[in-house]
Amino acid sequence: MRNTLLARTGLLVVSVIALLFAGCDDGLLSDEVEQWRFAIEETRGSVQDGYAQRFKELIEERTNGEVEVKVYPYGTLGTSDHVTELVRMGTVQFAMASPGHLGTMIPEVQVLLLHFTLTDDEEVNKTALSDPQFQAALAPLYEDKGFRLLSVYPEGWMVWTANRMLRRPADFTGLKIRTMTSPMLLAAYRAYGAAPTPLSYGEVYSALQLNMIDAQVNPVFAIQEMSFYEVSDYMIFGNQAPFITTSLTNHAFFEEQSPDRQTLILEVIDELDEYIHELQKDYNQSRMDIIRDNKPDLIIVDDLTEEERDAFRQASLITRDVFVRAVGPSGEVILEELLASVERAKETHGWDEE
Ligand code: 6CS
Repeated sequence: MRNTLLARTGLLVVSVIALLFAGCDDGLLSDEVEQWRFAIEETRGSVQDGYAQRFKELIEERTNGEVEVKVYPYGTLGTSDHVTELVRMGTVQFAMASPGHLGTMIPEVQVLLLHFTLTDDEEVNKTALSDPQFQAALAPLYEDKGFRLLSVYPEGWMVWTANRMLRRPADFTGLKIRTMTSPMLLAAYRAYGAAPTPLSYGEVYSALQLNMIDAQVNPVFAIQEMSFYEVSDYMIFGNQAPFITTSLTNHAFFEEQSPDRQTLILEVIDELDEYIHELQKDYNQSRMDIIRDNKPDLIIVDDLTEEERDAFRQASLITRDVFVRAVGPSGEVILEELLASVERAKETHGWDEE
């Protein structure tokens, strides 16, 4: 019932936005200036905003002002699902689409939500996610839905904030933890014994404040800018997975661009890989200082032992089977591709597990 209502409300939001944009636009601002819309799933000052603003800067500079990029932060065009739908319709040309939400549309992308599939090393993970072979395996899945995949990148470790200490899977028993809306996240937390609740990003703060949920999970910069730490007693670093997002464009829009424009878009996206990696590290470090200063009595747990992390690792393994069962053979293929790209990235970095 609630889902039907939400789906109907969602459809209404998307239709109204599409109508509003259709009334005012053929993509041209004036005779010379074309407008590209870039919708992000986060607020101003976030990692995704940093990415989109740099994209805007480079595109506008390199098209000598022939293209203006307008960035739409979270909330201005609805939830992540609304934004994805607007790109599919071609009303918005570019967007971030996180597997945490996109999994309802492209089930295979949920491979990026599984815990302990990547390494403990952020540099190795970045290399694995930008691996051309891995991205080539994802690309046709995006194309089937009317998108062109542009990039896959991590935004920092997912960190638990909760009203209780979480050091062992048993501490999750019955924990009402908010997750993004992709079904595989429910499986990931059920594997620890939790009672996960999917909610949109905008609903998390009040759900914590009203004790409707006990916990949530997000990178540090998001915990700071969305003020989740204000309504949490504990902040626990399990390094079980990074937050990963993907950037995409409308497939037909990309195909209609001239070869020079296509090359420009791909060049800019390529340059952003390194830029965003450094920016997310900076944001996640500096926002942690703000959290510490603003809430001195928050209990920060960043000393989980290898033994404690291993208990989570073991408990999480079942989720790989759940993923393959739910998604089918294409899920198995994409999981193998991800694991292979992790191995290649380890080799590239001379990474030794012993
Ligand atoms: O938790 C969420 O729903 C959101 N978290 C981040 C860090 N980015 C976008 C996503 O929708």
